[in-house]
Amino acid sequence: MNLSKILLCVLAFFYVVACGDEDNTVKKNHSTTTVASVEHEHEHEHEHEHEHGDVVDVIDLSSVADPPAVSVAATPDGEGGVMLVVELENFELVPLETKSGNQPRQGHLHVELDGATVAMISENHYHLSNLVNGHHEIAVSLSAIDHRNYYLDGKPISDSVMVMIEGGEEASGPDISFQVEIVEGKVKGGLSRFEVSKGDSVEVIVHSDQIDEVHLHVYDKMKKVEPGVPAIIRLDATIPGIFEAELHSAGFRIFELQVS
Ligand SMILES: [Cu+2]
Repeated sequence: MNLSKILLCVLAFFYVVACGDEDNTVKKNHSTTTVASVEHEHEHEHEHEHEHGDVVDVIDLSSVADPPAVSVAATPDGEGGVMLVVELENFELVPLETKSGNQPRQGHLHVELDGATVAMISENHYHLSNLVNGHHEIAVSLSAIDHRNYYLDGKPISDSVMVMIEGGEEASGPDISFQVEIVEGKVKGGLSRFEVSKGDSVEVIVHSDQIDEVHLHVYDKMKKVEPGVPAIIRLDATIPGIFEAELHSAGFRIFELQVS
């Protein structure tokens, strides 16, 4: 291969990674099924695999005797919230602070609301609050200590329920909403440029496994983020241009916003 061919290949690869951003676009009130969203993540992480070679994205427990199982029950509280009670089999919850030593039957739970992870918990009950009225899908999946999802026969070990929320916020969401997930110092799926039109009301939800601060330049939005508590940035796209958002302490770019 000559140099220009190599360059082309490199460019093609980054094009593929950069174009993965479509999946991060979530229109408010549009619920995707858990399986679909996990498969999307799966695709992204395969791209990572090409990049780093040694990244394994899930832990498949198909070869383990008596693999763990999960089921979830949800009871709306009538005030815009819902109580989740999780039943586990062959699975021990360990504190989120645990840093190492994955065991096939140990870990914590990831709680997903309409396809987006909203909390990580190491208890078998959890109260989700401040939901928008209407139908929501809530899923609970088993995660290893290092946050990789446990799989069985090629599917995540998870359970989901549909709930009808009343007494919460009325659904008057933004025109467009995006999700960013930071895992172990990297933007999951690669850096995305979110394109919106001038005048749109925009929401960007940033999840991170580390405590930090999200800063969107020029619009000058600053929001704290911590594991399980996403930073939600809302703005009216009045200034045209391309703007960078970074994680303040970590000091790297996490998304770009293009207003045109
Ligand atoms: Cu986790």
